[in-house]
Amino acid sequence: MDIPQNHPRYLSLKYRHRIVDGLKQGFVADSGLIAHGRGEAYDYLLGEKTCDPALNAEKAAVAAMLLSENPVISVNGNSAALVPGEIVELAESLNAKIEINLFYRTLEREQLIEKILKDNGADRVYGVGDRDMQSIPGLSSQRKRAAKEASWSADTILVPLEDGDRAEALVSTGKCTITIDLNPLSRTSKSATIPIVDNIVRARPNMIHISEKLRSWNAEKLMELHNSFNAQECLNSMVGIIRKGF
Ligand code: PTJ
Repeated sequence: MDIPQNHPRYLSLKYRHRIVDGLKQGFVADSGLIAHGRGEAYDYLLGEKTCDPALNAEKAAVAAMLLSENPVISVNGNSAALVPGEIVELAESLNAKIEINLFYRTLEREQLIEKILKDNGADRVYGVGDRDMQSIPGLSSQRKRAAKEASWSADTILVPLEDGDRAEALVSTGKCTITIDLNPLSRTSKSATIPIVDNIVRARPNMIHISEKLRSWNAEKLMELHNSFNAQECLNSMVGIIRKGF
C-alpha cells in the first residue's frame, strides 16, 4: 500500500505496514502484530522520540559491545521486518555475529529471515536449523536455542523486542544482556544489564552513529562510559518521563 508521505502519521504507518507485510510473507509471527501495537502505545507515552536516559543506555550498550570478545545481535520476526538493513550495518560496525532466535520457531521462518538478512548484506547468520545448537539452562520455550559459536559463547548479547524469560536466563548465565523494549516495566527491561527503552527503529540508527564515534576510543574510556551506566536509575527515569507526560 502507498502511504502518502505528507500523512501526519507517515512513519508510524510505514513501520506498521512492514510488520503486516512480514506477516503476509510468513516471517512475522501473528502475535508480532500485538507486540507491535503494545510498542506503539508505549512510544506515544514517550513522545515518539529517543529520551535522554535511552540515549545514555544506547551509548553504554555500544561501549559494552565494543569491549566484548564475542558480541552477538539476536534477531526475531519483528526486528527483521522493521530494521533488516540496520541490523546488518550495526553488526558490521560492532564486529558482532547475527543469530536468529524465535519464540514461535519454525525452520521456514528462520530461513525466510536468514534470506532477508543476507539480501541486506549479512555474510553469515547463526541459529538456522539444528546444527551446533545448545540449550540455555532454565528455558523451556524455543528461545532456549543458542548457536554454539554465537549466543552460547557470547559475552554480550543484544536482544530486541522479547518476552522476559530469555533476558533473565541470559543474565543468569553471566552475559552482559542488552535489551531494546519500549516498555520500561517489562520483565525484559527489568532484568537487563543495559535496558534500552526506545523504539528499535530509532535505537538501531542511533547505535550505528554512536558506534562510528566510539570505535576510535581506547578500552579505558569505553569501560568508563560502560561503568557510568546504572540500569535501575535509567528505568526509574524512563518511568518518570511517562508519569510526567511530555
Ligand atoms: O518472532 P518471534 O517468534 O520471536 O516472536 C516475537 C514476539 C514479538 C511476538 C514475541 O517476542 C513476543 O510475544 O514479545 P512480547 O512479549 O509481546 O514483547 C515484545 C515487547 O517489545 C513489548 O514489551 C513491546 O512493548 C516491545 N516492542 C514492540 N515493538 C517495539 C518494542 N520495543 C521497541 N521497539 C519496537 N518497535
